[in-house]
Amino acid sequence: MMSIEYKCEEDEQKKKLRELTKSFCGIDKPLKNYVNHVESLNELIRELHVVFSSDYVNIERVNHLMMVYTSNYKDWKKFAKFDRYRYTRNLVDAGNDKFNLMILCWNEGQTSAIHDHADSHCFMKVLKGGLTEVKYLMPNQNNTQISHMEPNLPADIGIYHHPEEEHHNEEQLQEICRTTLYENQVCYINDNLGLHRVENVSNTDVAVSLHLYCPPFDACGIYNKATGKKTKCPVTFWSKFGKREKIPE
Ligand code: 2CO
Ligand code: FE2
Repeated sequence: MMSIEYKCEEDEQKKKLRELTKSFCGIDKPLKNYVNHVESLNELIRELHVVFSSDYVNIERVNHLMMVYTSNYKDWKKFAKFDRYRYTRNLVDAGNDKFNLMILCWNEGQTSAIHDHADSHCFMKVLKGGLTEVKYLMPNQNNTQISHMEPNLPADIGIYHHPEEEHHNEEQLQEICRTTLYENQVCYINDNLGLHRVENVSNTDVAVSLHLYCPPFDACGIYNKATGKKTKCPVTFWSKFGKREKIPE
């Protein structure tokens, strides 16, 4: 049987490792012995399943795979579904419950709310067009008041709604940087690195992006820029595996 001391040490190790991977920043150079090309989206999915087959995921390897896939319209056209009013989230692969791979479609000018990633790793690769990522410092959680979306409010991560209330300790979110990514570029974020908002700033071209989240999440926080106030909101799929999801009554 495992001694209590050993168990504590192991827990401590796990905690340290978790902290390290939480602030993982994507690296730019290929790693030795790694495939340096994946032929198609299907091959990317196969390789991702290999990486996620163990209990401990190698985030550098995931980053590498996301980088070496070259966007090909034929691979992803069946997932590319647009909506007039907000960007769409289209599930491509549910990753054995260990990750979610999805394609997001952004019409001209469409944007997300400022949001977190529910303590998950988030990779985003642009497949078509350009997307601007605006990063913000995570507000001091002590000052952050959390409220929940009221049922029946037509709001989610794609349409920012915040109830008009009085807030204490309110403080404007601080912008860290803004970067525009183009076809085949990859970025990475997690809650330790901050919050972000993603926008297709073009008024002539649509954009499409491939996202990998691990672990998967079905709700995240959206934030009011002026007050830092967090609202928990569900995230939904416009389609799953190429088929439109039923719209809730
Ligand atoms: N995280 C947002 C979403 O899953 C998209 S912005 O890029 O991470 O809807
Ligand atoms: Fe995001």
